[in-house]
Amino acid sequence: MTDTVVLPPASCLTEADIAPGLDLVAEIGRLRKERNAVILAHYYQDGEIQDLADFVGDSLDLSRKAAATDADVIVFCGVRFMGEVAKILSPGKTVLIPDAEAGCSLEDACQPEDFRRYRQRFPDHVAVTYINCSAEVKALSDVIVTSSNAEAIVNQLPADKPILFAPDRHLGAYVARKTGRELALWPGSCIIHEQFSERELIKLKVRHPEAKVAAHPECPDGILKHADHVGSTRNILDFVLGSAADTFIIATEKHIIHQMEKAAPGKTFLAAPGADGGCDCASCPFMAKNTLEKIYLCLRNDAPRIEIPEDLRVEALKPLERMLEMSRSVPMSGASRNAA
Ligand code: CIZ
Repeated sequence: MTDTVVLPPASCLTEADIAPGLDLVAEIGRLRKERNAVILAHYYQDGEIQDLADFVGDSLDLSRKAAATDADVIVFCGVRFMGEVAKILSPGKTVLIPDAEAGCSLEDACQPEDFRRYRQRFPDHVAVTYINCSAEVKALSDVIVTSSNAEAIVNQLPADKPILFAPDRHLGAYVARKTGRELALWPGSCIIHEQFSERELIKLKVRHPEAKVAAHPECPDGILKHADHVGSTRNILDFVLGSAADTFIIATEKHIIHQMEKAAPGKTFLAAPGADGGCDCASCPFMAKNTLEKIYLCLRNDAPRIEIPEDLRVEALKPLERMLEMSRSVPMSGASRNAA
């Protein structure tokens, strides 16, 4: 597998070099200006990171931002594949990520060599691949999708074309149900959405009978069948903001609740529970690797930095451009722009 991250050299600053009491938010603001940088943050990032970002959104909206920005430097606060997408779309920009170890269980579950062999088993299938995968798997795919546009893109594929969908089998099964298409499903899943417990969810619903359940399609069907609404992060956000209900159970990574609480401070948002009712199951350990200290350091050190071999980038760009083209009908969300 290609390593697409350039790590900071040994001579670079580390957390131990950060002066105690340094105002990190102010310093990040100063460096952002000095370097003409834009900070993009996924909805699954910690609230303090969402609050200092220039834009907060899902991977579709942030990909669009990365493709359109006139900044010289993109700091991508999310997980590694999101930084790769920014670099694939904006090769002339410096793309920094706060932590090189911020991976994704879906990416891990779909190694390029295995995916290449899988494709050989289905030579006549269109490979529709979720954006949560490596640059190499993208390069082996026909079209990339996110949870915001997967249904719209599959609906545009010719009815007689068989489809394989990787790497999230739950999202694939959901799209198959919504579109009526038969999809060959790669057997991957997200460790966060997979951990929600149907039994504990039912117990929570009994304690909050008035609550509406909003779930992400990466959840297993046992969770989705209890949902009042199923959608991508931004779609769930739109749902709760547009709903007359006051209490919601949110079955996706819990940091999206930060945007909900900001936009609807009078409403109550409960994170869906895992099997052990008390565990912090709705928090992604990969997303949690990013911190203010690491954002500051990546701007100071110019690393970790995404670098992608040009031949790989060009191949991975094709299905991403196809996605952007085929999702023109999916409107740009209100990806939050924080005040500068
Ligand atoms: O597409 C994304 O950004 C992810 C990972 C989830 C969502 O629904 O937005």
